[in-house]
Amino acid sequence: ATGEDVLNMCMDAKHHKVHPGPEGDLYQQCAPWKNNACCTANTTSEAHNDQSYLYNFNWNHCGMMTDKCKKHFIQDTCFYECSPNLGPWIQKVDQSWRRERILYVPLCKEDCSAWWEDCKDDYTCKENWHKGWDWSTGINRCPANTHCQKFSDVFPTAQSLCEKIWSDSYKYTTHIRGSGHCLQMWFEYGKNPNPEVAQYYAIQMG
Ligand code: FOL
Repeated sequence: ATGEDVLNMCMDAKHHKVHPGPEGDLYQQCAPWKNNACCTANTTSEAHNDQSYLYNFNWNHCGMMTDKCKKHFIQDTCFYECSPNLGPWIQKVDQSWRRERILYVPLCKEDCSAWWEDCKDDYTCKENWHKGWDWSTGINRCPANTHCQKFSDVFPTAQSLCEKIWSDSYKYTTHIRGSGHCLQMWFEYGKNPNPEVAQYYAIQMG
């Protein structure tokens, strides 16, 4: 990231802005980022839709996802699309749909555990949601060699969910919210704790 401030930057991916900045009205669960965001208002309203144009991704590939589970996927989308604090974990990739990704973002254990708890009785057919879908209809469907199982069978632990679902975007940690040593997917407007955490890791990671 030449000439970029690693502590306030956006990844070069499908929907991200070039530079972070204020946005007038980010939608619902994405609103906490509106003072400084890598996403646009449009991206955040799409993030709340089933089958959004963002990735044409279908959360309901094994029957309808419950609202209590879906809210964590919406929050993950907000965090992924909007956070300007992911710089230390941005890596170049050679993918058709993005030039950069996040790798091993240390997630607070409560955010990961709550995600798993609220999704454990929902269903999916895949552990890695980035790759290997049947896209023949234009939306992701379960590939032929798979079947729908409970999340808790595909992801036996909270750690396996958070780490595996998006190809190691996240690293599960035992650090707790507010510790300054993990990033929070959930926080209140005006209380983004993540800039300081990014700074801590930027120094640690050299
Ligand atoms: N959330 C987080 N935290 N990290 C992420 O990396 C992330 N990525 C997405 C959404 N939320 C995220 C984007 N999701 C495909 C599937 C899912 C997706 C983006 C694209 C997709 O088209 N998969 C194809 C392979 C595409 C390729 O790699 O060329 C497939 O085979 O299913």
